[in-house]
Amino acid sequence: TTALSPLSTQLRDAATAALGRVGVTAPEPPAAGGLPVVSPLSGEPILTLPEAGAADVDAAVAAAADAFRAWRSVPGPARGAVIKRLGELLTEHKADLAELVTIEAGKITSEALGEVQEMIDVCDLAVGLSRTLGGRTMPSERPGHRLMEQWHPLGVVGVVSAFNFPVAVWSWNTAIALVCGDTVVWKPSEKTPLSSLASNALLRRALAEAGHPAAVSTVVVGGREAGEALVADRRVALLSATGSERMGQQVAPVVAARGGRYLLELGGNNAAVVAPSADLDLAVRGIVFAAAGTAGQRCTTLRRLIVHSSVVDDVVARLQRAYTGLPIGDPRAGGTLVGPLTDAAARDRMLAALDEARADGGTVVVGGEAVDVDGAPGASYVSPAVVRMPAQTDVVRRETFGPVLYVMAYDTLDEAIAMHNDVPQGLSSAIFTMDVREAETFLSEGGSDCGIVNVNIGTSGAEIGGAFGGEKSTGGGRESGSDSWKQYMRRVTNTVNYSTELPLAQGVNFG
Ligand code: UN1
Repeated sequence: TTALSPLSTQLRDAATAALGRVGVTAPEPPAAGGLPVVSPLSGEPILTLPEAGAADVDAAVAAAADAFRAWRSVPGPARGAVIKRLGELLTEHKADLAELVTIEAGKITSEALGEVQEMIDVCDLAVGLSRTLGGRTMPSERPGHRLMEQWHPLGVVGVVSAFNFPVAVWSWNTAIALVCGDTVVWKPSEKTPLSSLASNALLRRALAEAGHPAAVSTVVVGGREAGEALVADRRVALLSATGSERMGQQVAPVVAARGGRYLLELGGNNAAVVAPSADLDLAVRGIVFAAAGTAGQRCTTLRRLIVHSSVVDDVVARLQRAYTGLPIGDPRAGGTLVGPLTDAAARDRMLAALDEARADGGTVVVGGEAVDVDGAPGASYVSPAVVRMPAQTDVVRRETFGPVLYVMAYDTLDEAIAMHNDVPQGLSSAIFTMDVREAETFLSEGGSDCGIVNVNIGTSGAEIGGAFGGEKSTGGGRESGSDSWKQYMRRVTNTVNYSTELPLAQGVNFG
């Protein structure tokens, strides 16, 4: 209560008020220890919360497993009605949740509102799914037999989410898991507990209104210990985790060893190819949003630009102009386009990456500096950087989670595609071209090796109707739209004999 700066006091009061409007009382700080909630807007703790440990996770999973036994038998459309209500509550509290996202994740208001809109959109999708979760029937080779499949609820789903999409990624998993008849235990990033508590409170209100138990969805606010307990728990049938490639390498073997399923959304090192025929006005607008938006902290952020040598100087000059005018500052202020990085470590990693790029022969064309913002000396603001690179060196092949765009030149499309795919990650990609052969080649099996491949649009800002995720070290998982729901259910194959005979398959005779 001492020494809170005026900005942090204002952020604490705004967060507490937003929580209050959602119906959440900020938990009392524990007598000792606890989890400090640091806002990237001030770089200082604004509140301290009790920190859940392994015992709390154990209790949450036990309650979720118990709730599953009832929830799995609630008719799908009735489960959908709960998610429909969640969508209404999210719509009603859109501004409140967005404010919490801005305070905890540092997103500009428009992007924070967009994140809540993404939650509302996935609720709509899940409501539709709740009436259409369908299996197939196949022709049996045997007369008087029916061969079919059913999709049944899977069990407890564990969700581990990251700071940069603190609530949307939870909703992708939870809205769909719930209509599939699963129950959820959520371990959000320790950087974003308030928006998590608010989101889950709205879901619990929707559950309570329809007479369902609260334990259908639980949030556990904790750090590493809580996360590890959730990953290791045998009762968690599916563990869906978003975070770094390193985190995924630790999670996958633990879940696999206990026979669980995992769904991983890990790093991206997304690139766009700019071909000679590209509409450069459109390309530059797409590139700036994808590379500098969210201060470069989306897993879909554009990090590499592979530009034909005939237009590379022009593209870099246009980017330099656009970047010079980017308003950096308090993400709540109208007009700001670039908010703070999540913490000082993120800023230091970005500055170190730029040093490494320079040592590799790169030239920082614009940006790439720490920026002081009035009244926020503890915050970590940076100017988004464009770096001309002579080649795709090691630093370019790693994901640095900040607004750094490396630019490389190419001469043939084959060379561009080879460079594009020559990174460990495989999340999102784009080509800017007016040439249908180039576009289709990039979309084809011999083109981009990513899970998301776009034409004349940047790498970020995917809609929820498609499956979201990527290949290689990105983890292989798919969330949100298309048939991603199948991962949240178990498939059962049934053969029904309605004849009076007992023919064996494959023509086998047995006595
Ligand atoms: C993430 O950064 O973890 O496609 C998710 C996008 C958003 C989701 C990003 N719809 O950029």
